Amino acid sequence: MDAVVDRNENRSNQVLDAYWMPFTANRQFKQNPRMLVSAKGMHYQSDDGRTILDGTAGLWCCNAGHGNAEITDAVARQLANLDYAPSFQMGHPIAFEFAERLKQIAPDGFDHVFFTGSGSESVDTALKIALAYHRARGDAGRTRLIGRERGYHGVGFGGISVGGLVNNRRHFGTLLTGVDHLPHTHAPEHNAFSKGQPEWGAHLADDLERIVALHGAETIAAVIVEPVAGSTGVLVPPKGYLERLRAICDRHGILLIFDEVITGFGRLGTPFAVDYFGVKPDLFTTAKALTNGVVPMGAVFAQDHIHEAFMNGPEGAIELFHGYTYSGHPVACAAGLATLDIYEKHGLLTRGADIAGHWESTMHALKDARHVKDVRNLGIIAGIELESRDGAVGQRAYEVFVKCFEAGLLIRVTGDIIALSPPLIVEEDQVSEMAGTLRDVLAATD
Ligand code: PXG
Repeated sequence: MDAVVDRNENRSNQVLDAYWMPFTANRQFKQNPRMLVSAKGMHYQSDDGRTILDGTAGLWCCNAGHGNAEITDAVARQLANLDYAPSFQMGHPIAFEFAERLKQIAPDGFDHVFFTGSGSESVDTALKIALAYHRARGDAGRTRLIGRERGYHGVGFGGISVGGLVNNRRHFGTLLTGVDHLPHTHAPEHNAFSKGQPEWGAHLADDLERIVALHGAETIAAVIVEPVAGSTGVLVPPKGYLERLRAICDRHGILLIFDEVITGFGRLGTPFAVDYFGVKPDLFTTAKALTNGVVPMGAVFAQDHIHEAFMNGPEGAIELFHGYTYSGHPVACAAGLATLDIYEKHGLLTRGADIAGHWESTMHALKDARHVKDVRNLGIIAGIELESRDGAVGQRAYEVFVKCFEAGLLIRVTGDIIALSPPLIVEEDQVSEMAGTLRDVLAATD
């Protein structure tokens, strides 16, 4: 057997060819790789020995920060005790325990949890539950799904079909048919530098009435939106917008799905966006911070009335022909339970509310930093939009991303928008450090 490879050794020894990296410019990256080799608390370590402040909670995942011993121990114990068990016509206790715990922190009425392996799987699951719900009630004509421009719902065929990011759609053919899209809510001409929810734009939800008038409500199964759109560059819903969507859905018997893959588990200073906005969808999707990102897992939360619609047939019949090999994976459940313990012990599901004021004022103070044309925020999320270079959208922000990494700060960029979403253990001086690094890097970037 080969000697154990020290993966932290000088990166120039490492062969990078085989790994086809996701959502990455592979050839560019491999010429000058940015490698993270360990993590603790608010920081990563890079392979060249630098400490990097985590401004993104990994990818919106690690809300309790990195390297929590309680999660590591729980995962190790679970691996030693029951490493894998099938979940089709079989059970294992920890999956039931985790679902019960999640029900306890979920908004009232969301009493049922379906486990998946990722956010994309959660989205496909929620869309399929919506379609099957109408069939179970004898309303099989409701097959149409409505998403929103600039929405991101992962990369399954369902998710990219209802999603609204052109690059995620244009390379993959016709996608699902029978899908329509609401207009996005990005309106910098009205809402630039809004603190929290913008005043202007609730009426954009009324476009759902146009879609209903065009296709007939009896053909529409569900509407899916991110309560706060993340990947597209942080679009905060205008005041009253989500309420209007809910009202129109109710009027026409259409299900409403919130995609809470990034807003779930404390990101807005409440356990879920459902709590923050006080608007109840019929289903909502989660992943990422469900297990603090430690083990891949997703979960779809369903209101009682959705679940009950499936429970009427013969008792021996499988009610929903859907599920994954890794649904309710015992190791993921162990990571999730330990994560919930930490969230509860440190009040992380609501800590964002305590620090949101400092977060907002520190982020908005970047208004006069070089190239900045908008700052938007909600909870512990900020979007900082830059002027684009002529004919080269995204180039400036990419350079800022690389320079921030070199200066010891991890940020995310999409187009020319910077997104910040640090772990919810972030301290005020670390928020200031993020803004300071960003300001300096912007000043030094053409
Ligand atoms: N829904 C939403 C709202 C998401 O943000 C997914 C679904 C898909 O989750 P999975 O686990 O299948 O990746 C996501 C994922 C970014 C970024 O840079 C965001 C995501 C993924 C990768 C990058 O903002 N969100």
